[in-house]
Amino acid sequence: MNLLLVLLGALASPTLAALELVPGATWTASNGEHLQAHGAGFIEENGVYYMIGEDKTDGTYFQNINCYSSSDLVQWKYVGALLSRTASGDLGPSRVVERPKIIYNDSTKKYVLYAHIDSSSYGEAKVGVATGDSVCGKYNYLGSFQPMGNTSRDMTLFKDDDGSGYLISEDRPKGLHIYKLTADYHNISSETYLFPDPGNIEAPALMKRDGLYYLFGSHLSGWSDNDNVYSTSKSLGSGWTDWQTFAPVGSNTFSSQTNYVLSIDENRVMYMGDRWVSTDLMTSTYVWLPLEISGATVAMKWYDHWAPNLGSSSGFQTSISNTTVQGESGSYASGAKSISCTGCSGGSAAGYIGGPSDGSVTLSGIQASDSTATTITFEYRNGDSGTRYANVTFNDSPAQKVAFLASGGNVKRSVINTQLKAGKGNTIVIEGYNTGYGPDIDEVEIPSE
Ligand SMILES: *[C@@H]1O[C@H](CO)[C@@H](O)[C@H](O)[C@H]1NC(C)=O
Ligand SMILES: *[C@@H]1O[C@H](CO)[C@@H](O)[C@H](O)[C@H]1NC(C)=O
Ligand SMILES: *[C@@H]1O[C@H](CO)[C@@H](O)[C@H](O)[C@H]1NC(C)=O
Ligand SMILES: *[C@@H]1O[C@H](CO)[C@@H](O)[C@H](O)[C@H]1NC(C)=O
Ligand SMILES: CC(=O)N[C@H]1CO[C@H](CO)[C@@H](O)[C@@H]1O
Repeated sequence: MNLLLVLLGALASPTLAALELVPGATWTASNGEHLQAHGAGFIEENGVYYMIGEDKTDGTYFQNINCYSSSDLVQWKYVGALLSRTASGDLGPSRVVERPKIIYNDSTKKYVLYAHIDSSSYGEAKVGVATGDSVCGKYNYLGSFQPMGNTSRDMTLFKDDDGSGYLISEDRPKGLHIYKLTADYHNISSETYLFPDPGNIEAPALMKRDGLYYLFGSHLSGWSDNDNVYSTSKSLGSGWTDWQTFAPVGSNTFSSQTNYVLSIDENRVMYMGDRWVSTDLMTSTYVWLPLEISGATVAMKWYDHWAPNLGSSSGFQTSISNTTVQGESGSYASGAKSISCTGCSGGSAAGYIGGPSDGSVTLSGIQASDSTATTITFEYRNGDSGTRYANVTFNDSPAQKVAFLASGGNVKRSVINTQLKAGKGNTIVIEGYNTGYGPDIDEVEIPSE
């Protein structure tokens, strides 16, 4: 009876779609900063997803491998660093540590992390291994090696249904290897398959569904994006199909590079890519999109915004309308005012937010469909070379620090999640964070049913 009611409640609830992913936007995590988990791996445990990736706050070289958690794949809580820079060695200054991935060994009860370990010139080409007792706790770094003596750059891990672990690793000019790991996952036991060069593939991501393996990856074009590809097989060791594209050709995988493919349930598979900004890696964003899988065929379409909708049985929600409120339609205080803004809707935006006088704009009478956690999208402009912040208050909730990555002369998007109330009575106050200037606010978008 109780279970039935809970299920009916979940099915009847139209509210879950209010939590959306907006690919390519600034994604502010619980610490008020743009999510720093580039080249990430994911692991799920008791309904909680952990995102483990590179902290690029200070640029290219290794700072931290960060861990974030979420139960809905939209709201990400910063938990901490699994590994941090040391005085010397593999994790020392000016080192490359990329694409961390984790699998869990049920027998040793250890989380095993692999990452690409390299010198600043990418001349070492190794994998490093670390283990942890809890998924998002501190990890113990064991060391690095070249798998079977081969160079290894982009890589990923895969755990098969029988518990066997695999390392998929890019080795130019030989090709892309699939290596089987030893039972404790600490070393390589044998080579399972080699996709030979030419046409080598990097940024690998491997997934299995209904007995079929799907391997994704990109071509080699440095930080620039290209049309990523996939191959399928019933066996890891043979029978792989020719590589083929899954996103529209020429879209360069919607300007992203594969980092992970998450098979969530019967109805849901998600592509997770990095949209690298090579000149300022911390501003790289995340392009996550639904994958449409039909047998051995995979396709991916673009959505400006969409909802993973994890609590519902109906799968991803890709068609969501939104209500738009113009920044300049708000009421100004303390020096904030309308400014003309090329590329903004209506040619103007709310400007002079924050700064020494702490200018602010208040948007009121905002309509929301439901009293649930809701993703708010800001269309903004930030002409600085660094991130700007705003201190944003929704109704009576505590103010939230929201990040707005540099946007050059363009209008870009930044999202934040909050609790609204059903009806027209919502108020948003946007002010500066400390004494810094906030972004120019073109418009605010709220999902509507
Ligand atoms: C974990 O490690 C143990 C001990 O080395 C091994 O026997 C086992 O096969 C490994 N894999 C899993 C999935 O437990
Ligand atoms: C990994 O395996 C290789 C080849 O068997 C061996 O030489 C090496 O010592 C092993 N490394 C560790 C850390 O066990
Ligand atoms: C809101 O709706 C408009 C009009 O359909 C659309 O162009 C825009 O992309 C939507 N907002 C987001 C965040 O997707
Ligand atoms: C953020 O806004 C709240 C509410 O106006 C204010 O109390 C707080 O001091 C502000 N914080 C910062 C860092 O500006
Ligand atoms: C040094 C070296 O070449 N190591 C291995 C690289 O991978 C191939 C298989 O693809 C092995 O045969 C080599 O021993």
